[in-house]
Amino acid sequence: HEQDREHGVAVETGKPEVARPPLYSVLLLNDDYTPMDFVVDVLTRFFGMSLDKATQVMLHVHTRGRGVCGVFTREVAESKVAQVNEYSRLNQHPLLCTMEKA
Ligand code: TYC
Repeated sequence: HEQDREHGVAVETGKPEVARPPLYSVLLLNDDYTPMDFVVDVLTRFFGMSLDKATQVMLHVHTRGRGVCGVFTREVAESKVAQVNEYSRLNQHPLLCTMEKA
């Protein structure tokens, strides 16, 4: 059960169990200035989305204000956020990428 998992061993079988790391959602936030095609470019470039999927996610963010790009371990999520924000600034767009515990 839960406590066994925390200790990394199943009491009943003695089989080792590995802990699952906490997961983080990486989010894009809407803004009034970033071009839609740049957001689609970001979603294909950094999150491996197809053009169709990236367009769906972009439109979700555009209409709802924010949306999930993917769910990752903390280090991977931090890297995605840093890369997307750097790429956006390099291209002089205000697009914001952030993360929160999933
Ligand atoms: N709202 C932007 C526009 O109308 C498009 C946009 C979508 C911007 C998603 C940011 O995360 C975003 N050009």
